[in-house]
Amino acid sequence: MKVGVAGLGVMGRAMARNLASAGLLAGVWNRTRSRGEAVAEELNVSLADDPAALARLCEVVITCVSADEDLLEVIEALRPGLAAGKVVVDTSTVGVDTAETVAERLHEEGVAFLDAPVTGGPEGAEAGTLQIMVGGDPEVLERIQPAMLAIGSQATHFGPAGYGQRAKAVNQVMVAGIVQAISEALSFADASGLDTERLLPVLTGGAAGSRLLERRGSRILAGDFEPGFRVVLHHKDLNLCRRLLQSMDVNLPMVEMTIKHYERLIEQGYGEEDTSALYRLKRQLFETGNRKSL
Ligand code: NA7
Repeated sequence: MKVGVAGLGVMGRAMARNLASAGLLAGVWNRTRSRGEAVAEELNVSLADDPAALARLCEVVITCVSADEDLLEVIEALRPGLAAGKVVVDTSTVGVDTAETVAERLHEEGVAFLDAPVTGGPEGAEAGTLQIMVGGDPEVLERIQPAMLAIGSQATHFGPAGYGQRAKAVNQVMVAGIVQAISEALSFADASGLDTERLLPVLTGGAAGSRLLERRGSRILAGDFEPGFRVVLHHKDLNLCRRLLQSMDVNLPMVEMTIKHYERLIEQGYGEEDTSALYRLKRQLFETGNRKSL
């Protein structure tokens, strides 16, 4: 199976590396050519001149770009090189409606589309241990399993087009709660004068334990918010969740609050930091107080 990757950012680059290790990567493409050149040279695969050339070369094209408009642009650029029987797998996090639109457009040409957003962050992408949430034809998923298992531990099918993105939206709501809880509790611990180095293993080993706390706890307390998973990306994802929730006539309080907090961080110039930079806002509360507003 010949697989190509279009979009070699933090996540796409790591996926390309794992596909190359599995002997499945035939080529890559990236909008900023210098990035593409570096990856093609490192992995010894061809760098396509444009998305259509990548689509001509491969049976399966994995896209990994930033947001909805970007995906729609890349899909249009892939189309001249796609043909019946080929498969496009999008691992970006985009709206359910966008995934449905892309699936419909490609279906008209006999091209299968799977929406396959991932969770596990850059660490999971590098280790090839992502969880992949899939919408689309389960038989197509079955056919391309080797590619999925090169980039992740498991690809779980949830339903027709858009259902991968629905599952991802649920994941992103839960992640918001975890980041909120950790940043709030650790700022409280620090302001209380506790020995946080003693406290961290206790929290990690007990009911409050989580992967994020394990990976990031000491770094958060040391004021190290290097990404990781960037504030701007989670902000984008929570806006997608909000859109989906509004179609159900619901506002979820934690989603609304986290969007507001991320907007404050972005205004203060911290949008490119890890989401755990929420700690900055929580710590500020202990300096300035906020009895009146959240
Ligand atoms: P990055 O590291 O910001 O990478 C984004 C990639 O998407 C990068 O290769 C970009 O190319 C590419 N991109 C963005 N917009 C476009 C358009 N319009 N056309 C073509 N290529 C584009 O993000 P991550 O890898 O962390 O995340 C990717 C997705 O996975 C995102 O949806 C996350 O929420 C989950 P560039 O190099 O800038 O030219």
